[in-house]
Amino acid sequence: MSWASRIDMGWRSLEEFIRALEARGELLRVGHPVDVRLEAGCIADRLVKMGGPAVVFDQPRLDDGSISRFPLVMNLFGTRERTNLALGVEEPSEIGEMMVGLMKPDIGAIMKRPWTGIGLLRQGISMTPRRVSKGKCQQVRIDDPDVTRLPIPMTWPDDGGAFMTLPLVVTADPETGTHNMGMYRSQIFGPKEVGLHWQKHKHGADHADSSIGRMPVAICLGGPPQVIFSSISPLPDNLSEYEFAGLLSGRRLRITKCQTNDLWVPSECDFVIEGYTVPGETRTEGPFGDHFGHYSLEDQYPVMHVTAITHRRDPSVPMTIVGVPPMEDGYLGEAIGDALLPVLKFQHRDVVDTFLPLETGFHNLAIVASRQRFPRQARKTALGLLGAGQMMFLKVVVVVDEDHDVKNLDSLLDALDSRVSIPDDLVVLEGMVADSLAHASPWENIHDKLIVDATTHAEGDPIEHSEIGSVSKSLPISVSAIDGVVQARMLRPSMMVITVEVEGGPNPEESIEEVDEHLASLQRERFASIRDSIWKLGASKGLRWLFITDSDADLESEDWRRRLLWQLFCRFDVGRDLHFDVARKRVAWDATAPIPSEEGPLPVRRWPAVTLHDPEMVNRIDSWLSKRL
Ligand SMILES: Cc1cc2nc3c(=O)[nH]c(=O)nc-3n(C[C@H](O)[C@H](O)[C@H](O)COP(=O)(O)O)c2cc1C
Ligand SMILES: [Mn+2]
Repeated sequence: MSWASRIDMGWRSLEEFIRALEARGELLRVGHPVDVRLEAGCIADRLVKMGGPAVVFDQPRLDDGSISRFPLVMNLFGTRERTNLALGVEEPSEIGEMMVGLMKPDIGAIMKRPWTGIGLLRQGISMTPRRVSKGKCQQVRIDDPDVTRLPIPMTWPDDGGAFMTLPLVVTADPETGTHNMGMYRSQIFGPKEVGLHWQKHKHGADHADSSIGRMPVAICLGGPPQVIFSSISPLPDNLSEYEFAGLLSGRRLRITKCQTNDLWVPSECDFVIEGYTVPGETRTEGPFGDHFGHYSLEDQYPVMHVTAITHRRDPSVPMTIVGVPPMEDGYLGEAIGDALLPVLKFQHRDVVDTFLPLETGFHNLAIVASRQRFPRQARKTALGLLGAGQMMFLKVVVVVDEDHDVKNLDSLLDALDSRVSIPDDLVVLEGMVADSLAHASPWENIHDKLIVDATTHAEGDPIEHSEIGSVSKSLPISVSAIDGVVQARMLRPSMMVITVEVEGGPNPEESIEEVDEHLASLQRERFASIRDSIWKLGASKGLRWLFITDSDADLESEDWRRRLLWQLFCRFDVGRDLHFDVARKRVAWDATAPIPSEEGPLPVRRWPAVTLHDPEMVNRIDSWLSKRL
């Protein structure tokens, strides 16, 4: 179906979408009380891991034992199909193609057949928000606003409290008044106090940094799925979330003025929490079990003071849980990647395809297929992308040939195996921007990046690849015999992964708060000794890639690939953990959980634990779910 005929097909409210899911049998309704503390999140996690339905908790039980008046909804976007349904598309790329159509209208075609321009015109018009005086989000105003009465989950045992995990945080540029709506998790500090976790690089933080007096803030919950999607999308500069939401819905976004400040918020949202921040006022936020499957570290973030809460007559509170992938945010993220690819290709003409696997938390790995008409064009493509919006957070970019299937992990391994010579094709960029979530980075918000050039050399490239060899078949057997090695597996003829357990090493699933120089240096020594013992084996001469990780990954398990992808990219820092042999022909990639230290070649900060539920709760929920589904 074309976009023109999709116009006016977007969901008008969250309720409408929930009813549609119910009609399709994609909604589990839970009528008995469920604790917002740990239980609801655990159920949502189990559902997303099994590709199961969305869930409505009709009786969310708050910490004081009372039942919230408002239902809690989770796992709305927990499969690729549901995310597409929420967006009203068969493929998310339809969205980007429409955006490109607007950026570069096909004038020739419109001149020949002017009526074909009408769809475009309507799309253009749909981008201007429409101010309305009465928004559904203000049908009810709560007398004495108290956010602790809302069913807001605490999703992981070591979280610092309850967090709104799908909040649409609205702020305005203090100078221009331009509105921004970003999803920044919001911690419940008290009845009228909420922590705002906008990271340094985000628009909300930008507004706060440039505001002099109190800054108005509104947190919207719920609303049509397109509005939720818009708030998380890394949009091209100069396209606002409100415009994008209108474009996605095929209809101008209705916005309504807040009752206690001057912000305008989407009228169809389920809740609006109004308030303000005071410049300079911060509070400890976190810890919080986060996207990368680790807790993110506590830090100072601004406090919002709540002045009003309004809501629709029959609202729901949508929330999510993030943690070890796959999670709901993974499906949202993949949809964003696919939706914005056409725009990226429009702006970066040599990009053919990109893929950011959800297992790596998106920001840790991108596989980019590039044109390579002239020598080193693919490297230039990678550099361009690293400067494009939120792609700045990427840690590793692998560039591949233009006919490469970027979503196929086997093709990736093939390319690394057959097209990468270690001395020539690994480019390290030192001291770049890092995501605030990147716990493995040696400094907050700063890390090195790696570009791996796994392309075929362009014609005319004068540099000959150094010889690409492979290893003897007996290697895993000899490697397994080395002290500290738990498992060894060949991934490709030049590529091995091993899991290790070293004496005095940390439990990779637990957090390590304190610097321990003694243990850290022992760990470095033991790691180096395992690595060097492998490199010394005659059979390993052609072993160009040696991946090393902790033994909590089981290389024999059914889903070892997903697990490995997660571990290899989330526990690894380019600057600290890439080690070359003396001839620089082989590389070892250390993805073991490190011990905090300041005296190593590069620092290791506090190391956060892996997000894990109480196993008893998981068992209980699994057996209950097996009866319900
Ligand atoms: C479930 C979920 C939670 C998120 N939480 C945060 C967060 O706490 N802080 C943050 O800076 N970004 C967070 N993000 C990412 C931002 O929403 C995203 O980068 C968005 O594009 C930011 O918008 P902005 O460019 O207008 O700042 C989250 C995304 C999702 C899907
Ligand atoms: Mn923005």
